[in-house]
Amino acid sequence: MSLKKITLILNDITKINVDAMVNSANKSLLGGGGVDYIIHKKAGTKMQQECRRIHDEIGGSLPNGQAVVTTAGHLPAQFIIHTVGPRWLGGSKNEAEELCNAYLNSLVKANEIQAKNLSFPNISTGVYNYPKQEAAEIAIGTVLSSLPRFEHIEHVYFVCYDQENYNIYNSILSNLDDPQIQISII
Ligand code: AR6
Repeated sequence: MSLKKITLILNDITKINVDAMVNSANKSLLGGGGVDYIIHKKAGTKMQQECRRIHDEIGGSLPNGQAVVTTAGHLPAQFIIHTVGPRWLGGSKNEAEELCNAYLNSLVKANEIQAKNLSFPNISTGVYNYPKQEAAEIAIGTVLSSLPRFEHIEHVYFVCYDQENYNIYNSILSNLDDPQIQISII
């Protein structure tokens, strides 16, 4: 099995060139605030129309933890994987499982479209208020444990936009020692 890579970056996710870019969407898939806003705005009309078509097909609401794929329009990617993380409601409403599923189902979609590399924002840690430390542990834990089974995916980028998330990811990733995964911190 080939060596897999994880890279941590502090940047705007829409500036990183990848095969698949993950969007932290809402159930409607029609755009919102935060990273969802900038992805919809920069991708442009074609992607927005695809989101509208999927929205209509699924009856207007994508369940938490699921993911769908569209083209990426003007963004530096081939595909956008839209997933819905949970809103933080105190921790007893299945939030951890739903957040884990958002990462896992995004990886499943990325592998299906044969993406060699993909980028994740810190899902649910903005508007949806998920505690950042717990969210980072779920994000990294889910990717690390599942990556070996996705034959097409070689490289996962965690793209943090705020220094606090970056510091949390940095501290978790710096302490990992997995011979199957090469970790880079930029
Ligand atoms: N690049 C990378 N990360 C970003 C960027 C960017 N350009 N902009 C923000 N972030 P949020 P959520 C980070 O609020 O909490 C939307 O309205 C941000 O710092 O975008 O998952 C949707 O429509 C934070 O760490 O999304 C949903 O309704 C992370 O992205 C809802 O927000 C997620 O913050 C989803 O909430």
